Amino acid sequence: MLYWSVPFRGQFVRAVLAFAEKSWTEAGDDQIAELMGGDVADMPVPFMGPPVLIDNGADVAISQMPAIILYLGETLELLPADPAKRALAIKVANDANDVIDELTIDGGREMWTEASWEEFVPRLKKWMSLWEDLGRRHGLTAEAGTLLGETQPGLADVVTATLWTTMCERFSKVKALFEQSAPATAGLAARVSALPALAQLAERTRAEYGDAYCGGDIGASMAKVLDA
Ligand SMILES: N[C@@H](CCC(=O)N[C@@H](CS)C(=O)NCC(=O)O)C(=O)O
Repeated sequence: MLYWSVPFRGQFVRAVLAFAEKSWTEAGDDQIAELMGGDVADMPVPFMGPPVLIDNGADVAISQMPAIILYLGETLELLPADPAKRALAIKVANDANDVIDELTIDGGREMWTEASWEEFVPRLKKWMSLWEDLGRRHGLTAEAGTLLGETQPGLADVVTATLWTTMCERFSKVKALFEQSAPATAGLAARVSALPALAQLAERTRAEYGDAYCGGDIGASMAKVLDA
C-alpha cells in the first residue's frame, strides 16, 4: 500500500484492511515520491497522488481512495447485499473524501485563519448532519445500530469511524461540533473505533506518525486553528 506517513486519506484504506484482519506493508514516503516523479509507464497503476493499493496476490493495483474502498469492499465481502446500500456505502467514502479535502482547503490552497474557520463551521455542521440523517434513516441511535441499518458494522461504518475519530482525536473544535451536531454518528464512530483491530491501528498510527493528521503547512495551520 502506498500512502504518506500520516493518517489523512490513506487511513481509510488502512482501516478497512485492519478491520478485515489483513496485513499489509507500507511502501514509504521515498518510494512514493520516486514513483510519482518517474514515468507513468513505470507506475503500478497510473496515478496522480496516493493512496494506491497493490494487491500482489491478485496482480491488481488501484488508485483513488473510493475506488480502493470499493475493491476492498467487494473482495473482502464488506458491502451490503442490497445494490442501493452498496452504492450508499461508496457514497459515504466519496463524502468522506470531500470532507477531508474541505478540512484541508484542498490540500493547502490556503491556510486556516480564525475568521475562515468560523465561516466554514456551518458547512462542516451540515456535513455532520448528512451522516446523522443517513444513520437515523437506517435506525441508528447513539447507543446502537449501523449507518446503513446492517446487523454488523461494514465498510460504511469503518469509513465513518475513521473519518470522524481520526479528526476528532486531533482537533478539539471538530470534536465539540461533532458531538453536538451528530450524536448518533458520534456513538457509532466510538463503537466502531473501539473494535480491537481499529483501536490497534489507531495506536500504531500514533506511535509511527505522532500527532500528525496530514502533512505540510496546512497540517500546522489546522493544529493551530482547529485545536483549542
Ligand atoms: N482523489 C484522489 C486524491 C489523491 C491525492 O490528492 N493525494 C494526495 C495525498 S492525500 C497527494 O499526495 N497528491 C499529490 C499530487 O496530487 O500531486 C483520491 O481520492 O485518492
